[in-house]
Amino acid sequence: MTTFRHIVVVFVVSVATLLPSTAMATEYVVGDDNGWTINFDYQNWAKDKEFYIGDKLVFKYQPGVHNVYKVNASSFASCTVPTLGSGLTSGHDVVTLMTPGKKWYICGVGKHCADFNQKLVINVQGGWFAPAPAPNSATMYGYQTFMTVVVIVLSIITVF
Ligand SMILES: [Cu+2]
Repeated sequence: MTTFRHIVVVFVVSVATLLPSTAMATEYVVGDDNGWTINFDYQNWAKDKEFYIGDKLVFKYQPGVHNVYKVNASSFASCTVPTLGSGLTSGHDVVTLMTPGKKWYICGVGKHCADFNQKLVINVQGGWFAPAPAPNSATMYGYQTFMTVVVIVLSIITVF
């Protein structure tokens, strides 16, 4: 029965580690009430936020007035809109953060990026591997402590 118990333990550990990252996912409206627009300081907006895998960015704007392009660091710096690959244009564009690292977004309309600062760069933390001192980490911490105890108990059961 050892094999079966091992499977149970692996299952519990998997659920315990994956669940918080999905259950705790946060949806950020870029710019809050200002939405995605010109002459807004998105770096100031982002600087006190921690982004994790599974979180969502929502770009809100009037369709046709703005759009959203995900770009690389150099295109971000120079406000170069990609010629290939379409941008997001719905006016309510939801981007799920899937990988850790820096993400760059610019508006491709006119000189909104270059002259009006309509650009956003964020750093996505590595999900459940991050040493996450998030503002709302109290419940997360309690949950992880609880699951750690469960895993230890299950491990002991497996050994005997
Ligand atoms: Cu724009």
